[in-house]
Amino acid sequence: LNIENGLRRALDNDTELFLEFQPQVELAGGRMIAAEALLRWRTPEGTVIPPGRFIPIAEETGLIVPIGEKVLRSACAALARWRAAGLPMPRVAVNIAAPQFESRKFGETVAAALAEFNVPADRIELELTESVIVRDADAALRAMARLKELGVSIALDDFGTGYSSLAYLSRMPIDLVKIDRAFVMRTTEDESARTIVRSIVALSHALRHKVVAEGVETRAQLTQLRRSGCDYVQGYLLARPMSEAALTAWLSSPI
Ligand code: G
Ligand code: G
Ligand code: MN
Ligand code: NA
Repeated sequence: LNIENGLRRALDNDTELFLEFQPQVELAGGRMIAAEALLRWRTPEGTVIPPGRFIPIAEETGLIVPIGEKVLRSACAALARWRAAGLPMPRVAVNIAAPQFESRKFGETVAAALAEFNVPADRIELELTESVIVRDADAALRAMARLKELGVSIALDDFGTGYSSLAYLSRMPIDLVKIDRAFVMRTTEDESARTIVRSIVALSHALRHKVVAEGVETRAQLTQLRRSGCDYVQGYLLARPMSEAALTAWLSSPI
């Protein structure tokens, strides 16, 4: 399979690219505060190709821009369906790759997707990684300010894996910091990982950002994260990424 050609074909139909959704849950009350949209690709032969394999190629070829726009529109469409059904879906978080964020039209693309599906901006959260910021920090800060004007939330994804994190953290108009699962994984075995998590939480809170821990797989990790003062958790322990239908069922009958 040629991934680039396959992606071009997938962009032209409505059957191959689809989203799964993984809940993010408030640690204190167990309330779902958002679901992260995660892209999946099922080829006509029925093979599911994981994003780790095709997102890097989509980024290299520039296809991530139209693919990302499709993801954004699909996320808004799903939100509109949950709202129409009267279901309590607070927010959907959408991953944004650097080439999307750097496109001058990105703010318009987001605004158009919200308008098309009549979704209030505060229902969408954009997950950006540090890689979108390090290339041109001033341009990135301006682009973020424009997104905040629209009213969407901004999350800093994979926090702790990049560099210059601390300098940027204080300057960016972000709402949430997502602690990378590499730290979460080690938090029960490794005192230094616990220290890092506690420090990220303290720093984020001092800057008035909420903190999400991702990749939470065990009760022991959950306990540690609660002790660290983490606000929200996401991971297989709470729920795996699931289809729109499965999340609809989840929302209809909360546990
Ligand atoms: O979904 P996991 O389920 O395997 O995702 C693997 C990686 O792919 C993660 O780093 C995730 O951020 C990224 N990813 C998933 N969906 C999207 C998407 O819609 N856009 C971008 N840019 N990255 C995505
Ligand atoms: O980079 P980003 O945070 O967007 O990636 C999210 C990725 O993490 C997705 O691939 C998602 O399927 C995966 N994921 C979500 N929860 C867990 C978990 O508890 N354990 C592991 N190993 N991966 C997870
Ligand atoms: Mn993410
Ligand atoms: Na992440």
